[in-house]
Amino acid sequence: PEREEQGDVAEQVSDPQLAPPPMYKVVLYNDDYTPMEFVVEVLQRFFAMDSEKAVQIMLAVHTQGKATCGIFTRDVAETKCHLVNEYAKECEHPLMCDVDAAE
Ligand code: TYC
Repeated sequence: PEREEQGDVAEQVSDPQLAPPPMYKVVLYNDDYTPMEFVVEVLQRFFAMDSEKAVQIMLAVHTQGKATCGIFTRDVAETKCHLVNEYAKECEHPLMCDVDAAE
């Protein structure tokens, strides 16, 4: 019955256990020095993109200044962001990513 369905929706909104978790974007930023191939490798390695998708996102960052690599729960987004920044640093590239609340 309709009344019960409405009740379920109200429960999902009010009970944090049932509500979907807040989501976060991992955003990659452009710079003038990181090689394009390195960015493509990062997108494949940490975001499980195929090479076509990785090239598409890399070019979006390159032409627009930034792009979203993926949307995740907070812990996953922060871990991926941290791993990318560490890997870039280790390889001595200025590549930067950050986490942003998804709208
Ligand atoms: N702008 C860089 C270049 O021309 C390529 C690049 C793309 C760098 C994406 C960072 O997140 C980035 N070599």
